[in-house]
Amino acid sequence: MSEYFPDVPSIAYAGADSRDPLTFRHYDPDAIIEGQTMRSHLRFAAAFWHTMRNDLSDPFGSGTAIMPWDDGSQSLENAERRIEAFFEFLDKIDIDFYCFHDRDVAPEGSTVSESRANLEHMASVLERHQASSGRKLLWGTACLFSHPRYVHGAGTSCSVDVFAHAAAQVRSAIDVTHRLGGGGYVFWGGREGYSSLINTDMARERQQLARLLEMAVEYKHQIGFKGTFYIEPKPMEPTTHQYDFDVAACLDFLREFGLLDEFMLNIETNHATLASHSMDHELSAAAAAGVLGSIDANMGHEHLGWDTDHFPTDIYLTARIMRIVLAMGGIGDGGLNFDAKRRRGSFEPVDLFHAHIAGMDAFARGLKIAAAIRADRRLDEAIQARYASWDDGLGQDIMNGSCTLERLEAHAASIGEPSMTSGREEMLDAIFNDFIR
Ligand code: XLS
Ligand code: NI
Ligand code: NI
Repeated sequence: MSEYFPDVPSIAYAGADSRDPLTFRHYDPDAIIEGQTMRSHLRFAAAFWHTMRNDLSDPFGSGTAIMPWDDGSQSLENAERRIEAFFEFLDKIDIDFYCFHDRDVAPEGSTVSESRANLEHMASVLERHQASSGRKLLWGTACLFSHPRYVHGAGTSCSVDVFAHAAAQVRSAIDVTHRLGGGGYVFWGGREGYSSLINTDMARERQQLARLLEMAVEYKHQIGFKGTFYIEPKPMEPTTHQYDFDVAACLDFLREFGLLDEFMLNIETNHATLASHSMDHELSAAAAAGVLGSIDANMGHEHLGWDTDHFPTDIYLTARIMRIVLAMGGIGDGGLNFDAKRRRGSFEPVDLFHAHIAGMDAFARGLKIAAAIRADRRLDEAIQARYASWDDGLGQDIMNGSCTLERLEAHAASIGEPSMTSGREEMLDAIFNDFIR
């Protein structure tokens, strides 16, 4: 295998004092936290689209990324070279998993069957690389948003013929995900929403989307694909509204159409913030409903309104995420997929390494901090104590259904004004801060 990153060594853990930027200072894959290795807690994945296909262009300027392995053509040879470069990257950065869209890895053909053949060809290349490297597919997905035919949506398109094209793409993408032993398959509906209600039948569009998902579920069972189906909520952009707006909207959609048993959610930080939620809010909402399946690890910028997909370098953020993940008992078959891109000015190939190291180290620190907060117990105990009145007697009777409004009225009358205690928010924030080190 030729060397695509000849100046980059394999990235190793060198300890917090290391001054070599091409080392991990906190991600020590074999270190044990709460009885498990960091590697297995974090289950990092690299996104093929950002790593190999993002040229770092923006709405005002062309791409800047230097990609010596990419001749810019749509040929299968070029596509194979990208995969070679990608697996060299995964090996050197020591990331176990990856994610892809069908069109990232294989060029679209001029017919449906040519597109399928291209994808299957590239799947055999991926299969070979997976086998020789031990790297695995976390999830696959179909790109139902780039081609002009999806201008009015894919599953939600006003055209049944476009819907058929989307269905064809979903079928092939599930097939190759299955073949590659993918842990899951993601539905992210980049254009499954509307630009304006003036020309939109929302009821139809939501029903159509549900039909696409139902057919995908049927197909999954038919071919025996055992991976998890995920929906990735996102509120808007490039549409003005997406039907999978946030966790709550996705739960409502899945419940309405009887699909709740078949889907988990893949939650992305920048999508949470675009929905005016914190990532903790989205994760907590999903965890409470038992559907927190996987995470797209990135973050937005506080001054920018778009899905800017910054690498997640904020330790407060990663600590909060990992605290929720640990409380849930781990991320299971999901993972932390770096759905993140370098800034336009970070255009050298080595920046791919710096960016992922920054994200991996931030999550390693988040994991350590979260475990320390949990071991300390003060924050968890504060929450327990706050709700203690619900733990027995009257609280339990209310919750198990054996209480009535009459009894509560009698209780309220007998106790008079309840005695209230402070929520101690700032005190608890300060305790959290004690662990950010
Ligand atoms: C875009 C989404 C996308 C999905 C996969 O905003 O985050 O990258 O993760 O289609
Ligand atoms: Ni994403
Ligand atoms: Ni995104």
